[in-house]
Amino acid sequence: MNTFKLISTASLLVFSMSTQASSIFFGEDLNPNGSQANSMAASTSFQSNLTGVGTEDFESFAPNTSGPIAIDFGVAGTATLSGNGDIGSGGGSGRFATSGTQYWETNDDFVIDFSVAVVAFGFFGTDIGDFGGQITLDFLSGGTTQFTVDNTVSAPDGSLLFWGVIDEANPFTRITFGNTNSSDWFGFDDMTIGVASQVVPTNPVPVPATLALFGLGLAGLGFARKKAQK
Ligand SMILES: [Ca+2]
Ligand SMILES: [Ca+2]
Repeated sequence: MNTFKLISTASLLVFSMSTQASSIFFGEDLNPNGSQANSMAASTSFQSNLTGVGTEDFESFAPNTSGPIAIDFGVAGTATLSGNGDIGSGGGSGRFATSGTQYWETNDDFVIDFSVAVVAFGFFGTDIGDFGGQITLDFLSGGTTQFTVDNTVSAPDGSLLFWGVIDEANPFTRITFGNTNSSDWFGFDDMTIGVASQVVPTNPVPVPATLALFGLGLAGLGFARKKAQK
């Protein structure tokens, strides 16, 4: 029994360290016609940790262009977006552009393959969750790291969100976007990526104090248990 508890404690410690290595930036506005403050604050916070990054705004493509499409992130390289979806234009049915008039529109899976390994990725999403869908994200970095965007399920029509991640310890070369409900159409715009050299070194991603304390607490528990066994 004691052996199992010690192994379990060690696993939790690894998990908390892994969580410290990546930072998630998320904001959602269910009525963006009223305020976009939460999404914009998340975007600003994400961008403040990066410098010189490129953003794909989907304005250079003809409307209704489907994948695969070549997308350009400037200094951070290029990427190929393939899978389901096409270029939406002008907005409609709750989806809309966060820059210009165009965006990527889909109700199913699509994949982005990067020309070089990147450590930062962020995007705006529109009309997420009004038909019960959530965004799932699989990051390929040797193994696969999975995220589910914590958007509101059964949200009103036409919501806005920003989601981003910076994970310097696990550079990734591919992201697979998924949708938990294919009857829920999503819009995506202003995708930003960053390579390791574009993460601001003088403004490191802060380690959440509660997680640090959590880890120390578990370490202390493991130590105390070892002492008790002697
Ligand atoms: Ca756009
Ligand atoms: Ca939708």
